[in-house]
Amino acid sequence: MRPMRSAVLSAALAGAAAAGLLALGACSNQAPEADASASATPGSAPDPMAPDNAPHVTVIEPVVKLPAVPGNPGVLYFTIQQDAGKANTLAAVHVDGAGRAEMHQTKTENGVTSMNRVQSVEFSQDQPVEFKAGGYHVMLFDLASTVKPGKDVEVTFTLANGDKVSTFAKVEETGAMEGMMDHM
Ligand SMILES: [Cu+2]
Repeated sequence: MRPMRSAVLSAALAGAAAAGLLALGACSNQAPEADASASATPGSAPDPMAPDNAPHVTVIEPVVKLPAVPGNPGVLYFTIQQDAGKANTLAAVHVDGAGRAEMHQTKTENGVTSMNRVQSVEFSQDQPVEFKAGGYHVMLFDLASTVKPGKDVEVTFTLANGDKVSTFAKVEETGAMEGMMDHM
């Protein structure tokens, strides 16, 4: 058994961010122990000045899916697209009420499905990127109990150039069948 397979950065652009690539085969079942930052106060907004300043970038239908089993990670799905201008790179996602949000990519190779963390995802006018089951997704660790079905949570997308897009994602339960497969 060799869980450390090197992931191929799909949208491998000129950037050399591959150094810290992490294989997280088992992260659908267990959130790694949170370390020092566990005592952060949820009430204090990290960045009060986070305007939508990414020109021509649209996030479509963001949805937070709660874990079928409480305590497991949730997942965020959406589509991000560039409506005009040159390609952009999504570098980070923040979800209010999630202790941590990581971009992952699910892949099936030779019948084996695995999931890797990705540092960035490129999207463009020609190529919007869909975060959905079986592909890219944002895994949400340490979800607060305030993140409930029917609520909206604020989601902030940060691009590699520092621009941001903020929007609200609908919170939904995960159906039983979906839950069996988790977010894969
Ligand atoms: Cu994942």
